[in-house]
Amino acid sequence: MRELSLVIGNKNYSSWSLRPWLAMRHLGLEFDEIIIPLDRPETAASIARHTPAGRVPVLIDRGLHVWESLAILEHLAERHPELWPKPIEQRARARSLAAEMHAGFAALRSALPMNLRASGRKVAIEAATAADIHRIESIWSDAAGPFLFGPFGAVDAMFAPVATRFRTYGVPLEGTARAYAAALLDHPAMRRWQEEARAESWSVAHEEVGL
Ligand SMILES: N[C@@H](CCC(=O)N[C@@H](CS)C(=O)NCC(=O)O)C(=O)O
Repeated sequence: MRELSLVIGNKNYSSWSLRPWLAMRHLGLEFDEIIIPLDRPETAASIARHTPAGRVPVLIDRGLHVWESLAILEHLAERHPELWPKPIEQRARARSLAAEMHAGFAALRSALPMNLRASGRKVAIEAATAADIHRIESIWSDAAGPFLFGPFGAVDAMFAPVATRFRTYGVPLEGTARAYAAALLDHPAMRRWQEEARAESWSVAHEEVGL
């Protein structure tokens, strides 16, 4: 067993799991993956073996259990500070944006669940979802390129699942926001996660939305 393990859900659907996994692969860390298929009778008991919070992802770092995707990213940044931009103003803004993603965009997350195997899905976009999309477009339009603050970092890991949702449900982007989404989807670690998601056989009916 390696010093680091990451407990995650199905790669096709578990957007919160993707975030720290992406940062860890980007950093080139060696770690064991413990995959817990979601939405099964045994899921809650399997997750409870790793965290009392009942949710994945969970990082196990030399016996220390860290849960909540943003807390895991912060924990990784203790040893890999390059996950945040160096200038204090940029670091503050990156942290604000990462926290905004972690706490917000509930309408978007509910209406457009991550589903990597699906494409060309049509869903009705209601006002609250449209407002979330508009806010994300505005954040992404300020990307320094290729990522929000230049090199890939924790804030980009937080937004990566949204780029897949926009692709799955055909949300159009333009200019810098479009280039940023393309850079996220093309990150080598992101391509690897997507390939592994496509190879999974588990399906979760309530995550399959749209026609
Ligand atoms: N705020 C948490 C959210 C984690 C979360 O909702 N994880 C989902 C999977 S993506 C989960 O564990 N669901 C448990 C279940 O479906 O039983 C985080 O940032 O890590």
